[in-house]
Order: sequence, then structure tokens, then C-alpha cells
Amino acid sequence: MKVLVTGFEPFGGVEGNPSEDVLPLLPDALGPIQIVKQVLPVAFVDSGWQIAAALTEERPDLVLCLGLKSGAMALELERIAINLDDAYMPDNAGDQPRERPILPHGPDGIFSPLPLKRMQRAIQSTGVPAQLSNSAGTYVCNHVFYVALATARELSPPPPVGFIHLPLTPQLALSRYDRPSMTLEDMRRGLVAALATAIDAL
Ligand code: PCA
Repeated sequence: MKVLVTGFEPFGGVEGNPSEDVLPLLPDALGPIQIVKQVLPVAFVDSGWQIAAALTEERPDLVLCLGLKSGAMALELERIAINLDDAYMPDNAGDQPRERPILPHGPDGIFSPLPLKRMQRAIQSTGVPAQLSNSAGTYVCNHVFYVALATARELSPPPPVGFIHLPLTPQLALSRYDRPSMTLEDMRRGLVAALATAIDAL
């Protein structure tokens, strides 16, 4: 069995992205389950085809996408992806879609099928704060989450897909004194617990 975990490159003038930096800290296997890691560009078009290709080519049994949410106070387990790109700033390729559907005939929203409340409790039991979130926004993270969920539905069997938003690290929050932060080690601990719970439910 195989799990795909993705992160994002830096964007928006922040010098790093914890969703990329935490990937090397995650194990390459959990028991017999292989963990494949991939960094995605913060660009609507390229991130979309890259996550779709990763699902159809790697055929993972479970997909967990990660992204940074500056201002998050906990690991935020996203409940739903919506069929809308509405960028508040240009992406790393200079693209700034406004009120554009991701899939013109796609469903308005797609829920993550993962056991999010159980994953939340598992993260919390390691001493790391975790919350459920009802919006992944309308920027590149929501785009990747939506494309991954829609692509998964085309596969048989469809792999469950989830998305977790991560806070800033203390280092990245230094110049943003009003923003909360979490260490990469805490993120790693919480994410391993979340992955183990999601794998258990397969
Ligand atoms: N966060 C952005 C895109 C990339 C990332 O790490 C978002 O929340 O949409």
C-alpha cells in the first residue's frame, strides 16, 4: 500500500513553507505502508495537473495534501473543497483567477471522506492542537484539494483524499509577531498520528 503526501513551495513573500519543510521529517514508511512525498508549485494550472498526474500515475491508496495557512493556531483538517478559484493575490506563475470554476461541470463542493474527527483526536492525543475547518479558502490549496478529490472519484477504487493546513513555524512567524506558530517537530508528531488513523480506516 502507498500513501501520497504533498506539500507546497514557498509563496506570497514568506521565506519558507512548513508544508514542504515537514516532508523530510515524515517517515518513508509506516509499517508496510510506503509514504511517497511530493512538493507542488503554488500555481493554479501546474499544481492541478501535477496532483492529478500523481494520483493517476502513482495510484496511491490514500492522499494527504498539506499547505500553509498563515494565522492558523492548530493543524486544520479541511472538511470540504469547493469548485471555485478566486485568488486574493497572483500565484507564483503570475496567474490570478477571479471567480472561476475549477471544473465547469463539477460538483459545487466535495467532502473529504477521511475520518476527520478521529484524526483530530489522534493528533490531540500527541499533545498537538488540531481543529476541523469548513473552508480551505479559494486559493491554490483549495484548488489542489478539489482536483485531488475529483480525480480520486474517477479511479477505482477511489483513494480517500484529505487536506491539512499547517500554521507558520516560529522562525517564519518572527517577522509576523501577530501570527501564531508551531514547531516542525509538533507538526510532524501530529501528522504521523493523523496518517496512522487514516491508514487504519482504509
Ligand atoms: N497555502 C496556500 C497555497 C499554498 C500554501 O501552502 C493556500 O492556502 O491556498
